[in-house]
Amino acid sequence: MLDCIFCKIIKNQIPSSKIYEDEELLAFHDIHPIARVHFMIIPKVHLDSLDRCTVVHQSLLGKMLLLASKLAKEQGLENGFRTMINTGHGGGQEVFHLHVHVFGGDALIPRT
Ligand code: DGP
Repeated sequence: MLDCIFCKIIKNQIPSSKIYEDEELLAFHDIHPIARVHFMIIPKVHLDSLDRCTVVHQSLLGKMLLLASKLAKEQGLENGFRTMINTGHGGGQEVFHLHVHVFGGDALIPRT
Protein backbone atom coordinates (compact mmCIF):
# COMPACT_ATOMS: atom_id res chain seq x y z
CA MET A 1 0.00 0.00 0.00
CA LEU A 2 1.74 3.13 -1.24
CA ASP A 3 0.17 5.64 1.12
CA CYS A 4 0.05 3.45 4.25
CA ILE A 5 2.19 4.94 7.01
CA PHE A 6 2.90 1.55 8.61
CA CYS A 7 3.95 0.09 5.23
CA LYS A 8 6.38 3.01 4.98
CA ILE A 9 7.74 2.16 8.45
CA ILE A 10 8.21 -1.45 7.32
CA LYS A 11 10.18 -0.24 4.28
CA ASN A 12 12.23 2.19 6.44
CA GLN A 13 10.86 5.08 4.41
CA ILE A 14 9.95 6.81 7.65
CA PRO A 15 11.77 6.31 10.95
CA SER A 16 10.44 4.39 13.93
CA SER A 17 11.71 3.06 17.21
CA LYS A 18 11.78 -0.65 16.39
CA ILE A 19 11.98 -3.29 19.10
CA TYR A 20 11.49 -6.47 17.05
CA GLU A 21 11.52 -7.63 13.45
CA ASP A 22 11.26 -10.97 11.65
CA GLU A 23 10.06 -12.11 8.21
CA GLU A 24 6.39 -11.62 9.08
CA LEU A 25 6.13 -9.12 11.93
CA LEU A 26 7.46 -5.78 13.11
CA ALA A 27 7.12 -4.12 16.52
CA PHE A 28 7.86 -0.47 17.31
CA HIS A 29 6.99 2.13 19.92
CA ASP A 30 3.83 4.17 19.48
CA ILE A 31 4.55 7.80 18.62
CA HIS A 32 1.75 8.85 21.01
CA PRO A 33 2.16 6.55 24.02
CA ILE A 34 -0.70 6.24 26.49
CA ALA A 35 1.39 4.44 29.11
CA ARG A 36 5.02 4.34 30.18
CA VAL A 37 5.55 1.42 27.78
CA HIS A 38 3.46 1.40 24.60
CA PHE A 39 4.37 -0.42 21.43
CA MET A 40 2.56 -1.93 18.47
CA ILE A 41 2.92 -5.19 16.60
CA ILE A 42 2.09 -5.19 12.90
CA PRO A 43 2.19 -7.77 10.12
CA LYS A 44 4.46 -6.96 7.19
CA VAL A 45 1.70 -7.94 4.82
CA HIS A 46 -0.78 -5.11 4.45
CA LEU A 47 -4.16 -5.91 6.02
CA ASP A 48 -6.47 -2.97 6.61
CA SER A 49 -7.84 -4.25 9.91
CA LEU A 50 -8.82 -7.29 11.93
CA ASP A 51 -12.05 -7.29 9.93
CA ARG A 52 -10.09 -8.15 6.79
CA CYS A 53 -8.59 -11.28 8.35
CA THR A 54 -9.82 -14.73 7.43
CA VAL A 55 -8.91 -18.25 8.41
CA VAL A 56 -5.73 -17.97 6.31
CA HIS A 57 -4.47 -15.36 8.80
CA GLN A 58 -5.05 -17.55 11.86
CA SER A 59 -1.41 -18.40 12.32
CA LEU A 60 -0.29 -14.80 11.76
CA LEU A 61 -2.74 -13.52 14.38
CA GLY A 62 -1.59 -16.16 16.85
CA LYS A 63 2.03 -15.14 16.31
CA MET A 64 1.13 -11.50 16.93
CA LEU A 65 -0.44 -12.33 20.30
CA LEU A 66 2.37 -14.62 21.43
CA LEU A 67 4.88 -11.93 20.44
CA ALA A 68 2.89 -9.38 22.46
CA SER A 69 3.43 -11.42 25.60
CA LYS A 70 7.13 -12.03 24.92
CA LEU A 71 7.93 -8.41 24.08
CA ALA A 72 5.87 -7.04 26.97
CA LYS A 73 8.14 -8.87 29.39
CA GLU A 74 11.26 -7.78 27.52
CA GLN A 75 10.03 -4.19 27.76
CA GLY A 76 9.70 -4.50 31.53
CA LEU A 77 5.99 -5.27 31.87
CA GLU A 78 6.48 -8.30 34.12
CA ASN A 79 3.36 -7.47 36.15
CA GLY A 80 1.05 -7.51 33.17
CA PHE A 81 0.00 -5.44 30.25
CA ARG A 82 -3.01 -4.53 28.14
CA THR A 83 -3.58 -5.34 24.47
CA MET A 84 -5.92 -3.44 22.18
CA ILE A 85 -6.91 -3.87 18.53
CA ASN A 86 -8.95 -0.92 17.32
CA THR A 87 -11.03 -2.08 14.37
CA GLY A 88 -12.77 0.22 11.92
CA HIS A 89 -13.90 3.80 12.37
CA GLY A 90 -16.41 2.70 14.99
CA GLY A 91 -13.61 1.00 16.91
CA GLY A 92 -11.44 4.10 16.95
CA GLN A 93 -8.97 2.86 14.34
CA GLU A 94 -6.91 5.68 12.86
CA VAL A 95 -4.22 3.81 10.94
CA PHE A 96 -5.70 1.25 8.56
CA HIS A 97 -2.93 -1.31 8.76
CA LEU A 98 -3.69 -4.07 11.28
CA HIS A 99 -1.89 -3.51 14.59
CA VAL A 100 -1.99 -4.76 18.15
CA HIS A 101 -1.31 -2.12 20.78
CA VAL A 102 0.57 -3.40 23.83
CA PHE A 103 0.91 -1.06 26.78
CA GLY A 104 1.36 -0.85 30.52
CA GLY A 105 3.78 0.13 33.19
CA ASP A 106 1.63 2.76 34.89
CA ALA A 107 -1.68 2.67 36.64
CA LEU A 108 -3.95 2.11 33.67
CA ILE A 109 -7.34 3.76 33.47
CA PRO A 110 -9.80 1.34 35.12
CA ARG A 111 -12.22 -0.36 32.80
CA THR A 112 -15.85 0.50 33.45
P1 DGP B 1 -5.17 3.29 16.12
O1 DGP B 1 -6.09 4.33 16.69
O2 DGP B 1 -5.35 1.95 16.81
O3 DGP B 1 -5.26 3.19 14.62
O4 DGP B 1 -3.72 3.78 16.53
C1 DGP B 1 -2.73 4.12 15.63
C2 DGP B 1 -1.52 4.50 16.44
O5 DGP B 1 -0.45 4.70 15.55
C3 DGP B 1 -1.65 5.77 17.27
O6 DGP B 1 -1.58 5.44 18.65
C4 DGP B 1 -0.46 6.63 16.88
C5 DGP B 1 0.40 5.66 16.10
N1 DGP B 1 1.11 6.26 15.01
C6 DGP B 1 0.58 6.96 13.98
N2 DGP B 1 1.53 7.35 13.13
C7 DGP B 1 2.70 6.87 13.61
C8 DGP B 1 4.06 6.95 13.16
O7 DGP B 1 4.40 7.52 12.13
N3 DGP B 1 4.98 6.33 13.94
C9 DGP B 1 4.65 5.68 15.09
N4 DGP B 1 5.65 5.10 15.78
N5 DGP B 1 3.38 5.59 15.54
C10 DGP B 1 2.42 6.18 14.80
